[in-house]
Amino acid sequence: MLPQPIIEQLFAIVGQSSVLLETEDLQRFGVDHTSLWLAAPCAVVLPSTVEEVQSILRLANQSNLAIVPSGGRTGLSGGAVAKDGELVVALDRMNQLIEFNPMDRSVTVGAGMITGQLQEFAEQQGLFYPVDFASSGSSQIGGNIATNAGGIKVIKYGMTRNWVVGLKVVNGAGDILELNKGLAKNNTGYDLRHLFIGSEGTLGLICEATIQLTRPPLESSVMVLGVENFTEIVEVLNCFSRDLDLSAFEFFSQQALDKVVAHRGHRVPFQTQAAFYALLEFEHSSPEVVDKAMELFQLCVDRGWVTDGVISQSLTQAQSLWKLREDISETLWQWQPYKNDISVRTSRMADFLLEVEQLVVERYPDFEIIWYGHIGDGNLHLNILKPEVLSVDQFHSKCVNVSAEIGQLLAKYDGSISAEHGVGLLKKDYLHYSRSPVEMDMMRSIKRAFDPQGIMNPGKLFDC
Ligand code: 2HG
Ligand code: ZN
Repeated sequence: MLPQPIIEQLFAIVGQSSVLLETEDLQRFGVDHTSLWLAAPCAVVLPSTVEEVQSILRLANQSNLAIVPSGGRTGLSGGAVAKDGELVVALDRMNQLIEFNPMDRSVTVGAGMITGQLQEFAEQQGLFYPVDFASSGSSQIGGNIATNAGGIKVIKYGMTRNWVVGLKVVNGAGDILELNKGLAKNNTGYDLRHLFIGSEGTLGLICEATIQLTRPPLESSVMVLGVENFTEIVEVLNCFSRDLDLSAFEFFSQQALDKVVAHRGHRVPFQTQAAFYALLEFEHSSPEVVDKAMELFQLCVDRGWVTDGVISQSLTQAQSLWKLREDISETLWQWQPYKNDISVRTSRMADFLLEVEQLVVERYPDFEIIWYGHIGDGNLHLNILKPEVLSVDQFHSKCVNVSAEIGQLLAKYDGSISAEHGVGLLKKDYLHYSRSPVEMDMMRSIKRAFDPQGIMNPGKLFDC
């Protein structure tokens, strides 16, 4: 419970109606998409300006109050969970379009702007914001930046980091910093902007962002191909990416497809069943590109890598094929899955995939594992479904071992325990598989430099 004098000071900063104390609000704002921890914030505050954020953080420093930054709360690692009496600072009201610069093709927005709104704005200007994922209708730009969100077009456009040309932040000490100011080139020492990108709210609060927009994509085709094993998916990726400029290369298993088809009523891509499916997309950059794709498809069939396939004949068909992949994550929620979001370099993907599969089959034969992910980025989503007979706690204590074993394997392959979802609370115990002790110490020093009293999102990413 927040002491009354602090509540009064918060009222003075943002106004009484912007401080939420009702249980229902605390429950709503205190969790993210993981639903693994119980929400227990002391209050939720909704600032409207950067100066209000600054006053809140100064008050937090004086009162030794922990802060949890809150965006769309669509995260999958517990980064926005407030379970220990923290003050949630939600950016929902800082969602304005601040400035559009057509010549620079950049737009400055409040961190609370919904990703989909930024995408729509870009489209209205004849431009394109390419970072896209299933939760773009509710995730916020600030949260995307704090987690360096990836998505389904990373193979062509990169992660959120690639599109942030400026940030206005308040660091944990309560200073306002304007980082990079929209510049394309700026070689003036350490680029602090990039420290905030992916920092998971541990250094300060992202208040505004200047985002680079680009030209819209050309018309595209989508192919779904049936493949019998992991290694062949990588062969198919190699084959297509050598000759085509791919804008996506995703994969999912037959089990994933079965569940999406059963629960969303989608149609299967073709009648032949396969162990795995690759979904790839390419733009019509030349009149010959579709013929080239068909030629590559035939080559993959001849080599025995691909058993069947379909290519979209219309935008509607392309969208329906994408749904088979994009709806997997939401479909699986009913099984309370334990999620792993891991990566290795694409050149090591084939060997890695085989070893993970072997490990899982040998060590966890009773678990149902659903594979899918952004294979073109070396990023696998491995979801383990909770068997009905196990309680959530029993299930999780078993899964913790899976993560440790996969962590060891990742260390061997120089891979990452989190390709795109971030570390948060869920993966912090495994961070040492991807980061050396020296790196971890340096990260702690960086945190202290921005947040000397350790008020920003404590306990996330690592323990200080
Ligand atoms: C996706 O690629 C998302 O669909 C979610 O990153 C993955 O739910 C997951 O594990
Ligand atoms: Zn993903």
